[in-house]
Amino acid sequence: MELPAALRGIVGNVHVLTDPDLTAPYAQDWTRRWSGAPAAVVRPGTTDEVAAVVRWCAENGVPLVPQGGNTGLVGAGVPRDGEVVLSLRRLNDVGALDPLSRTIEAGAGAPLAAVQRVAREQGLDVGIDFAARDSATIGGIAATNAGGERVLRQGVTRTHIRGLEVVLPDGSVARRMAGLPKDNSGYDLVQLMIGSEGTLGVITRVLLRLVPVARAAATAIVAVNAVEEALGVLREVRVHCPDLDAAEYFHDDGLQLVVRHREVASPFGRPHPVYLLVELAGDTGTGAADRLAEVLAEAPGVRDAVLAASAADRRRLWELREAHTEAISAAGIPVKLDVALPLNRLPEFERRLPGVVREVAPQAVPVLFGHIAEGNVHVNLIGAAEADADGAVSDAVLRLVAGLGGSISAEHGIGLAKRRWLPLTRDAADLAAMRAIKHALDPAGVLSPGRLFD
Ligand code: 2HG
Ligand code: ZN
Repeated sequence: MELPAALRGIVGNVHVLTDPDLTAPYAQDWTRRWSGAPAAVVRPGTTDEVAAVVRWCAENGVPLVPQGGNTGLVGAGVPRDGEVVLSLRRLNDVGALDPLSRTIEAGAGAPLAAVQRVAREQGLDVGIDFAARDSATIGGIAATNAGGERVLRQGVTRTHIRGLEVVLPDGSVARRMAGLPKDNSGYDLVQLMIGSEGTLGVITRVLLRLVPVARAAATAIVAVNAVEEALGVLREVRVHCPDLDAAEYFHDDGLQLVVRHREVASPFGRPHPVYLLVELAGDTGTGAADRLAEVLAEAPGVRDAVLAASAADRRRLWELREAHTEAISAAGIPVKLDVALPLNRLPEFERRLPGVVREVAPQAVPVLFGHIAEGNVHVNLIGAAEADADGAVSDAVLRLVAGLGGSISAEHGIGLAKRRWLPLTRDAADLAAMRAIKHALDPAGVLSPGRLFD
């Protein structure tokens, strides 16, 4: 049977899109860096429909790529020419919260913010948070093992997932949704699927472990000379404030882009080279802001600091960090390299990066920001797309990262963007084991082909 007709037979006419005007939002990522012409976009409404679509594609050798909120940044969730996009967005139900086990079930297509809302109504929270919360879906977050802004206290996504329902590449369905905190019965299929970037299975439901809601108690942005001083201040805050909940950083060039793009004011009277955002959270009483102010007053290297005096203030400070992605995108299509460095090598990385980039892309403007406590730097290179057409810019930066003992992908994944460089940080035996797993589950290579591996 012809592809669209077969898919229509499974999910109904209206849920198979082939008109390019309608498939466009699924065919390109929002940075405009990744795109392809899909054979069709199919929008199943149940796990059984997902399974039937996957089975049909497997039997007919049609490649398909699962997609959630399409907020990914490495080309893992956008189609290459001729692939079927399997959109999970209609699987967006948020189940009842179980206060005894502190868990909640959600369909893969539920946006993070929707789950956060339900949890917060009951004094609990999802231990994951980041700027794309309104669009990013729980299934995509699981498939990416997303990080975000709360990792320093709560850990990455894999710490928060108790169970998954997954459609395997042959269309069979594996359910591990019992949610038992202790369950050592064989290989951990759930953890294997988390971070597999849609290459091993299609996640359809997620059982999340929740954490007590930690209300922001004090938020500050500290101005310093360089990332080295930011790390010094962070060290002091970590030592004296056990309720530290987030630590982010950015440079003045990024701040200026945000100020112009969002038409907001910088909280500082004059520019400073680097800014560190820290937030304390939890039931720490009213003294938290005073304690943070005291620590910052004593910390070496502080040029200036602003503390949020109200909830609106706090949102304004966070906006300066969270709007970086959008402000950079408005300035052009950036080359994005999400990397992680050991903290003691981060200053050296920042010192060497501009020269390394200049050598291969003299026009490029690097904008660096990220989650400083994990050494997670979002290297955004504006005006470098042309020079990176053959990967020269990525190559130079990722080799620098690997040479300093870092990771070529901290939280965004490998996708299409970085597969060439996986051998920089994974040895031959490790790569062979990963390929063997992929082959065992997807021998025909129909699921997300070309992602992760060449
Ligand atoms: C963030 O931390 C996201 O804001 C996006 O991971 C980073 O745009 C980026 O490079
Ligand atoms: Zn990030």
